[in-house]
Amino acid sequence: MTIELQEKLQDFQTYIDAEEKIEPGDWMPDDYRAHNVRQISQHAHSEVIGMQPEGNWITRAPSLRAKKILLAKIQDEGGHGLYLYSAAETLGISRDELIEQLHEGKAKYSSVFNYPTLNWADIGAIGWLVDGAAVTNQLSLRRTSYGPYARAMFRICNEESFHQRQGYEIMMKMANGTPEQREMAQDALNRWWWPALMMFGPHDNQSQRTHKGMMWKIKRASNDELRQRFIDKTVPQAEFLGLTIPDPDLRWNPDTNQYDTGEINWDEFHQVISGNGPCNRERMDHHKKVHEEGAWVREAAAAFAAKKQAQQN
Ligand code: BYC
Repeated sequence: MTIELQEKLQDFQTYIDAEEKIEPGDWMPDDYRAHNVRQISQHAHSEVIGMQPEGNWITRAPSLRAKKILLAKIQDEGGHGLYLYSAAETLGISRDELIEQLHEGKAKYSSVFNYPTLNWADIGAIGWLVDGAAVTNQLSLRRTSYGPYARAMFRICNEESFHQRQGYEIMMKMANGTPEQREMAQDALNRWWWPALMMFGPHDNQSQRTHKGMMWKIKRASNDELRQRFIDKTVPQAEFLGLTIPDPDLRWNPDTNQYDTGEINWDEFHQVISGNGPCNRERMDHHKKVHEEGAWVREAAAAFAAKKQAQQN
C-alpha cells in the first residue's frame, strides 16, 4: 500500500470516527463501497421479496378495512425497496446489475421471507414480529455512516413502526377472539418466533462482516445486541396478548436485566440462507417471472425519459 493511500485511509477513518456522513461524491475505500452495496442491496431485495408472503393474503383479508391496511403496508415495502435501490445506485452500480445479482443467487435477502403464510394470523405475526425485528435493526441504521442509507432509514422507520402496530392489532383481535382464533394466533407465534430471531444474523462471534461494519460505522450495533433488544421488548408484548413464546428456556434474568433464551437452530438458518428454505425457489421464481413481465414498463419509462431529455436539449 502506498503512503498516500495509507494517509487517505487514516483520514477516512478519522472522518467516520467524528460521526461525519460519507456522501456519494466523497472518496471512500473500495471495501467500504462494496460493503455498503452488499448490505443496502440485500436490504432492498428483502423489502421487495418480503412483499410476496403478505401479498398472498390481499384477496383473502377478512374485511375491507383489513384489506386496505394490508395493501398500504405492502405498497410501503415496495417503496422502501425503491429508496434503498436508489441509495445503492449512488455507489455506482445500476439497478439492473443489482437485480441480476439477486436472480443469480449472488445477493441474499432476509431468510425470514422463505417461510409460508398459512393463514390470516400469519399476517399479524409478520407485522408484529418481522416488522418489529426489522425496525429494531433499522432504528440503529439511522446512524449508519453512508448518508443516503441513513436518510432512507429515517423514512422507512416511521413506516415500519406503523406496520409493527398494525400486526399487533391483528394479534390482539385474534388473541381475544374465539378459541379457534386464539389457537391460530398462538400457532402463528410458534412458527414465526424463531425465524424472526434469525433475521438478526449469526452470533457475533460467527459474524464475519461485523468487525468492518462496526469499524466503518455502517453497522451501529451487533447482531446479538439487536436480537436481545428485540427479545426484551417483545416478550412482554406476548404476555399482554396472553400468548406463550415457544421457547422453554426463556426466562427473565434479574442479574443481567434481560431475558435468557434457548438456542436458535443454526442448521435451519444456514439451510435457508443457502437456498433450501421452504419457499426459496417459489420466491425467486415469482420474482423472475414478474420482472420479465414488467420489461415493457421499464422500456417505456426509459423511452419516455430519453424523449424528455431530447426535448430539453
Ligand atoms: N437472512 O456477517 P454477518 C423488512 C448473511 S425487510 C439472510 O452477520 P452482516 C420487511 C449476511 O448477509 C428488512 N442472510 O453479516 C419487508 C452475510 O452474507 P454475505 C431487512 C443473512 O451484514 C417486508 C452472512 O449471512 N433488513 O423490513 O454484518 C415485510 C453472515 O452474516 C441473514 C435488513 O436487510 C438473514 N437473516 O449482518 C416485512 C437490514 N443474516 O452478505 C418487513 C440490513 C445474515 O456475506 N442488513 N445473513 O453473503 C443488516 O443489518 C445486516 O446485513 C445483517 C447481517 C444484520 C442482516
